[in-house]
Amino acid sequence: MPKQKKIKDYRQQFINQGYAIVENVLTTEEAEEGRLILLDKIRPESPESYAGIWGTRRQLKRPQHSIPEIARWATHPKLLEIVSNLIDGSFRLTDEPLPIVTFPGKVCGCLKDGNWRGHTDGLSRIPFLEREGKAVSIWLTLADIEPSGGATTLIPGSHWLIEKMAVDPEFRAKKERNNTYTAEDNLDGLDWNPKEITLKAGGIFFFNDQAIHSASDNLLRQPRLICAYGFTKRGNQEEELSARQGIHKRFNSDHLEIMDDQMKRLIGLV
Ligand SMILES: O=C(O)CCC(=O)C(=O)O
Repeated sequence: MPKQKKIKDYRQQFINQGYAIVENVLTTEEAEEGRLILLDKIRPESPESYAGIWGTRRQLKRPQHSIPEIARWATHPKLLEIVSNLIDGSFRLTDEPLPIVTFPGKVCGCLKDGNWRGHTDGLSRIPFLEREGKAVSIWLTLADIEPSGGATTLIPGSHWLIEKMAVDPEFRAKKERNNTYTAEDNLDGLDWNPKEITLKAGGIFFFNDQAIHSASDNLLRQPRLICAYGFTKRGNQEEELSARQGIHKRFNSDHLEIMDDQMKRLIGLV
């Protein structure tokens, strides 16, 4: 099967199921290099990392704590090839990539214990098929993600049901107050069948934030190591100018100084 067609298949899977996995984007050596950098930069108690309600899952949320050596994989040829097949037209990297480590311990339940709970990232008012092809968040894994190892967990196809239900003002208002979903909710029409997104180091996955998803507890000894890269379709001249003006809020100023030309082009700086 030609390579181009395979990437289109991943996109179709993303549309149907709400997520897709592409293996072997980074080499094993590149992923190992990233693994060591991430473990060095995020420690269980790193004051600059953020956990919020997410137990042992910590992320470097602020641009000033970005990791340029890991951010640079936004320009990795294989990653860019995938993004170019997921976004229609030219695109840019929106923010400093987000490094995340899930250390062993509790996050938001796990499939094994049957207590996993999911959420959606808000409730969109724009139909999925109108938004699809305009933006994507690519999650790159720097170490194997094994079952019960803190994987992103998602109910395949649930974005379609949520989109239908969100038309009901009562449902929308309820979920805008509390967007948690559990097996006990017995949501009409929902097959509660969450799936862990497991994959090998160097692979990527992307998912629809309107599908019921969440992180999960890490019952293993090795941390889950991820970096998330957000891309969006470029807008018109005015929109791009406005995005460029905000670049210093979204990217680390030291990083902007040392970026190579390819990265500067990718973020819309030049
Ligand atoms: O870390 C993860 O696997 C998922 C995080 C999540 O649920 C989110 O970003 O909304």
